[in-house]
Amino acid sequence: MREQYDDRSGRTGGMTRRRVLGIGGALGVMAATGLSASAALARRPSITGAELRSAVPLPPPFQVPLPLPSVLKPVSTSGGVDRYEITQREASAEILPGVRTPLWTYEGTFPGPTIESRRGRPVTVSHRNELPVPTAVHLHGGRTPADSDGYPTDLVLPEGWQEHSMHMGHGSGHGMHDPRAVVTELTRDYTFPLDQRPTLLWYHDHRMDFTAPAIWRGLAGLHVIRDDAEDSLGLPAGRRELPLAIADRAFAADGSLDYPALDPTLRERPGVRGSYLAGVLGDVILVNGAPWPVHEVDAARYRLRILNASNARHYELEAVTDDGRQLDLVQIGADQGLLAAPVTHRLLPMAPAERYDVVIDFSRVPVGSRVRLLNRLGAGRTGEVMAFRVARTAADDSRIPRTLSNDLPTWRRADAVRVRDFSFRAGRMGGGHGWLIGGLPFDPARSDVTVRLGDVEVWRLVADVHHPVHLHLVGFRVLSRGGRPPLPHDAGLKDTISLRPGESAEIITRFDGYRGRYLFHCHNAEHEDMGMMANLEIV
Ligand SMILES: [Cu+2]
Repeated sequence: MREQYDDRSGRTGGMTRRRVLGIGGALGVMAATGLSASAALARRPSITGAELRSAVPLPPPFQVPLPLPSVLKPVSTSGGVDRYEITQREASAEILPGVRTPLWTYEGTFPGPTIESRRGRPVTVSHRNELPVPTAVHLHGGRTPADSDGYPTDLVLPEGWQEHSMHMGHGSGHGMHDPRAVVTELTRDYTFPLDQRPTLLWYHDHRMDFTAPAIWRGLAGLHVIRDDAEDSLGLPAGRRELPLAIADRAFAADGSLDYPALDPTLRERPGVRGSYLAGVLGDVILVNGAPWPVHEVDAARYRLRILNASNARHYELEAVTDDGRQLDLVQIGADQGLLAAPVTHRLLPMAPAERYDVVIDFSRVPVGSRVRLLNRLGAGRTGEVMAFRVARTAADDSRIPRTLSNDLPTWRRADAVRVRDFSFRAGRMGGGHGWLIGGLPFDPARSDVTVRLGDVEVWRLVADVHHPVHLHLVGFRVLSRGGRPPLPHDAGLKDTISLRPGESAEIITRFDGYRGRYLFHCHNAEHEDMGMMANLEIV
């Protein structure tokens, strides 16, 4: 395995290798001197992270069939609550043909099983931790009471885990203590009321200091919420609705997932090797856990529910036919459900944790030919994602209504009782490099932001490098980006906003739902583990 920055070889134009390398240099300078972010800002790196190179032969693209994660069956449905059981355990899978890869899984698969739910019908998921380390499960995008939100210190300990050996701080091991942590042994019931707009959520590990490597090893799965209103729209459905969880990984010579963890057991010492402080990228693009897969489709409309489940990699997706035509990506939904009206894209940027609900029409694609989903931000193999092979003509009675929803919040600036400013920047943490919000690394015991239940607030966010900023509990709308109107892909209700290098944005939200301790953080998973989280207390 070699450590190497992504060589973008001019694919997006004007980007030189030297500029990409600049991020490492800028971080080094900032770490050494405490220099303000302006030096790094001037460089505007196009990639935040460093790429691992796999040490096993990689398969050709578009050969492996696209897997669809299995849908989990409830163990009981009594009292209007669906109850599920998930065992977190080690397993191995053949991700690359002919190669066995050990994983940490939900129920033995990567991604884990999908939970299908209905709006307003509560779901309880009982998680049992048979992994060698503590875990915490967060339902990303869920409007969830705080005690089921998977706060990073609300750990589920594996059997026999010694409390005293537990590391509870960043990097230097200064023994951060969280007096409010609610720790359970072996199992924990997470209850989700799901009283929220229908959308694609995902659940993943959120353990203090070790979220990034745990997700990398396989602790992620999908959760869909539906309702009658959405079902009645006539959107493509059934086998013409495909969840696509995109994630990059790299493979070591023994077939295991490569990851530059300082402590490969993920038991005590958090963090990654120095050249990966900005984020870990892999050279293999997986969709639903398969490398560059292919899926056979009818010449008809399909609904693609796309999740960027990568730790740090950003994508700019385009759908290209064999004869070089770009197909429209008609966006119908964002992180938090349906848009008011469809938005048509040719290029769809996706930061980690973002979801886009997109309809693509294969009806004019010749039978027997392919449509490739490409990543314009990638180079070489990471420039390809998956392919659809149009297998047959078929009837299609699906439609994309001009009005998709009329329940989007319409918060206005004048509704806000407060404006807050947050910077997302590199800095010093515990004697080493960290990623800071408002100049501070995460401390679970510190109070950062206290908001009143029901208040509308405007938050102004500014970033040095790429930071996908995620708020727990609430969805928000993007008010502005860089002082200008939001971009087309900012439409709808979001729970993660992609800040690009040097960029600022304003978001507006109403903090409603539940009182308690929540989080907001960067969803570059390595940044998150290196301090870039803050407490959000709703009172
Ligand atoms: Cu970040």
